Amino acid sequence: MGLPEPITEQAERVLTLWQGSWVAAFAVGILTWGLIIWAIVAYRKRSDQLPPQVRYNMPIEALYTVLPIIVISVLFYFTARDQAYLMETDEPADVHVDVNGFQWSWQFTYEDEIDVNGNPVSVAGVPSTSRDELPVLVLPSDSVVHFDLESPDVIHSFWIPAFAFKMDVIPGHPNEFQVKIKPGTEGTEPGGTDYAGRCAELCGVDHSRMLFTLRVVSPEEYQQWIDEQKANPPELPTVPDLEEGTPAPDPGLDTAQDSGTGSEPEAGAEEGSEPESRPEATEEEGQ
Ligand SMILES: [Cu+2]
Repeated sequence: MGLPEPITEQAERVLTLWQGSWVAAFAVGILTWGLIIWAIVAYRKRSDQLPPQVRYNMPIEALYTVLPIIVISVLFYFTARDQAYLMETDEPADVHVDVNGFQWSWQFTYEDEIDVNGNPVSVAGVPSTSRDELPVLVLPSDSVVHFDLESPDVIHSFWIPAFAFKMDVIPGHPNEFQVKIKPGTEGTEPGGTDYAGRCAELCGVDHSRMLFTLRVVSPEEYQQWIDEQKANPPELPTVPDLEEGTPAPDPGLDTAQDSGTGSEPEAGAEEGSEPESRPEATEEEGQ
């Protein structure tokens, strides 16, 4: 129901929770609709005489309180159990990726893989809606991947729909999570399978172009790709430095007090993108 095919073991768990919640909701719904219809039919108006007026049926009043508490407790139990599972980072990871979410793209740094210049292998992008320009996060199937999330400017949210999961990327507050990517998710073609990645937190004028691609490849292809990156480090586009703790470049865009700042000429100057007025950038600014 509405979720993409899960490609991680964690996403399987989210899908099960989602489906279980719907089953519970439908069970309660069908019972409630049934009782309503039964009451409408069995106690419909038969004459103008007022029926006996009853109130304060203690057992039923108690049931009204106890049943919802049971329903909420069951939902809470499964939600808390699955949240604890999704937040676990104990399993030793095969790949460590530092995710730097900045206005308005992503940088992925493979901190364990050092290239010929002594720098960790890194991929960075520019804001775009064209697939060719987006940063590509390459990951091996059948492996545990650990993500460390950090932002130099405003809050972003790292979202891969096929993970059925997103997590905020907060300046000054490192977040982490890890997933086990399932075997077979690289598909049958060489070159792997691409999945969409997005920013899920309104973060300024080019938020809607803050996209990336997740490419899941076989572990052998992944090693080949890493070796290539190490041998020929690519030129990276300029990326805000996490260490400097640069303040947000457009304070007007990430606060609710300001309105209509989405088309200021200087707003899109970073990364050389065209300043454009975007409805997404302003609709949540209280207008
Ligand atoms: Cu963002």
